[in-house]
Amino acid sequence: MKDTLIKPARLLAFSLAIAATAAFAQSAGAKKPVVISTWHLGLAANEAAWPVLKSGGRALDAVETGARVPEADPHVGTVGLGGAPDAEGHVTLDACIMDEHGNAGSVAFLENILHPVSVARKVMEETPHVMLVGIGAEEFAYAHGFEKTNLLTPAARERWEKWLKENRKPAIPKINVENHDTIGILALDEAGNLSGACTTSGAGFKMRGRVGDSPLIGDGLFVDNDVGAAAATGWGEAVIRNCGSFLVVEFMRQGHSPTDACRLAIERLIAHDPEKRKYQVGFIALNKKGEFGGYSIEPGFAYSVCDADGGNRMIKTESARARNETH
Ligand code: SD4
Repeated sequence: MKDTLIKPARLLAFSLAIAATAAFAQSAGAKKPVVISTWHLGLAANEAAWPVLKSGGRALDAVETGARVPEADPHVGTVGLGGAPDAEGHVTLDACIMDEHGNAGSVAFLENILHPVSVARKVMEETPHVMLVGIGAEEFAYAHGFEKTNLLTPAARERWEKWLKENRKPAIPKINVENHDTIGILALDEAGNLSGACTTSGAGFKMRGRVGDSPLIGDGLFVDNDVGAAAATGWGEAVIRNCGSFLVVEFMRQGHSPTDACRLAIERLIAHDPEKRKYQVGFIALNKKGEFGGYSIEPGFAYSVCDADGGNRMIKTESARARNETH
């Protein structure tokens, strides 16, 4: 794997503990279970997901458990509670989930609900549909016991008010600044099954009603239990135009490694960009063998991975910009 390893000191003890437990539980070179998540916040998500996997639990439960961590963390600026509002000051959430059978559930433009990923799972498991949006999704959530929650924290309100004063229009987020926190999380469990989830408040100060790639099956997330799983982060419009996560999985189906599949999808995005604007997109991927990887347009993307061999750590990806493959 060409990606660079970063191991934050604060997680060292946890990593060693995992590695030690894993060495006991797994035979050498075993590649499952494994969980991989976007960005630095994936570390905390992985930490929550790992015990589910380690105890023989289902990848689906692991990814939901992991995704709920940043959703509930008010300090994470673009997921769930504390997420950036839209241009009119409303926090609107997008999330989806997909299991090993190809079942999928999704919510978009959802307000006032702390755990959209869990609502997405309910849509998947308790309706004949894949996607609910807006007030319909919110009412569905209340009907299934979710409580009304004010998601606009004072800090997020302050950021929005500052943005309003500067009189900005909805725009492509600054690279690796305002779009740092969408979480895509993929897991392979001991039984060899894959699942994934993705959850976000989307691009900060977006137009009201705007939905990004994150809740769209095949864009922000795709799982094919025969092949692998992929998730996206960054400027959703670019991902949507290219069916990004589906594309990554299709490249893995053709025999490419997860890292190469992500790179090929990023190269496709760049080649097909009608406006040649500058934005960040990163993909992560995990295949059926437990191999994983990531790649981004711009430098600065990283993902978090937790497995038996290496514990929980962050890995910095290569980028097209660094390889001079951008426009
Ligand atoms: C979106 N893809 O709404 C999301 C934003 C994101 O890291 O991923 N930020 O376009």
